[in-house]
Amino acid sequence: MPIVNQRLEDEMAHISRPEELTHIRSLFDSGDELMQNIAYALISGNDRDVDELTKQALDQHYEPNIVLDDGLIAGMAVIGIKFRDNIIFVPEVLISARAMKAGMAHLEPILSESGVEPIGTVVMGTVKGDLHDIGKNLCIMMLRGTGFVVHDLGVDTKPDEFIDAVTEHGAGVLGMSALLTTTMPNMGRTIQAFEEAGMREFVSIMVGGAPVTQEFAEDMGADGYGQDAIACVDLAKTLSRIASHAPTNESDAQN
Ligand code: B12
Repeated sequence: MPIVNQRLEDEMAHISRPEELTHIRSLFDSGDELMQNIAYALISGNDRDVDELTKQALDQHYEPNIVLDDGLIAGMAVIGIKFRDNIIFVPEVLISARAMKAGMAHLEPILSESGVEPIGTVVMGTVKGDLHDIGKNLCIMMLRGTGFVVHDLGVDTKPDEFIDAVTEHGAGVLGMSALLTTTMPNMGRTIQAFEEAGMREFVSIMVGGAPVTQEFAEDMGADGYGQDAIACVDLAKTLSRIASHAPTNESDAQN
C-alpha cells in the first residue's frame, strides 16, 4: 500500500537518491498502516509507541516476520540513510536502536520459540572493535527459533574469545557479524587465529553484516556468507550438516 502515515511520508523528503527512494517506498508498499506506524515510531525514536504497536500487531495475529521486515527493519533502513547523510547523528541512532529493541523484545520469545530437538550449536558474535548488534541479535533469534543452541558473545569480540567459546561449547558453526568497513578485516584475522590454533578444520565459519559480500567472505576464507537472518539460518543448517559429517580425530585414527 502507498504510504498513508503522513509523518512517514514527510520522512521521504530526506531521501535524496532516487533509487533509494524507490527502494524505501517498496519496503512500505508491502506493509499496511500499522506497519507504517511502527516504522515511523522507530524513526522518531519513540520506544513506547514501538512497544505498544508491536504488541498490538501480535495481538492482531500479524506474523512476527512481517512486523520485523515491514515495520522495524523498514524503519531502520530510513535511519541508516539519514545517519549516512548527516541528517541525524549517533544519539538519534541510539534512540532508534533502543526503540528497535523495544519491538524486538516482543518478537524474540516467538521467533526463538522452538519445540524441536536442537539441530546444532552455533557461537555468534560481533567482531573486535564493532559495537553493532541489532542484525546479529536478529540472526540469533531466528537461529534459536529454528532449533539451534546459540551462544551469544555480544559485541567487540576478540579472536581468542571466539576460539575459547567454540572449544568450550563444541560448536560446529561460528557466525561473525561486522557493520564497519574498518572492522570487517577482523573477521579474516579471527579465521587466521583459528588456523594458527589448529582449530580451523573443526568449525564452519559464516559471516555477515551490511558491508560484507560473498566475494569478501571467500577472500578471507569463510565457509559461507548470508545477507540476512533467513540466509543465516539456511547457511547454519547447511554448515552444521557439513560439520556433522566432518571426520573427527578419532575416526581419522581408526581409518
Ligand atoms: C544502528 C547503527 C548504529 C548504532 C548501533 C546500535 C546497536 N546496538 O547495534 C550506534 C549508534 C551505536 C552506531 C555507532 C557507529 N556507527 Co553505526 N549504524 C547503525 C545503522 C544505522 C543501522 C545498523 C543496523 O542495525 N541495521 C539493521 C540490521 C537488521 O541490519 P544488519 O546489521 O545489516 O544485519 C542484517 C544482515 O546484515 C545480516 N547479518 C548481520 N550479521 C550477520 C552475521 C551472519 C553470520 C550472517 C549470516 C548474517 C548477518 O542479517 C541481519 C538481519 O537481517 C547503520 C546503517 C546501515 N544501513 O546499516 C550504521 C552504520 C553501520 N554505522 C556507521 C558508523 C560510521 C558508525 C560509527 C563509526 C559512528 C561514529 N562516528 O561513532 C559508530 C561505530 C561504533 C562501533 N565501534 O561499532 C556506518 C558504517 C560505515 C562504514 N562504511 O563502515 C553505517 C553504515 C552508517 C553510514 N551509512 O554511515 N551505529
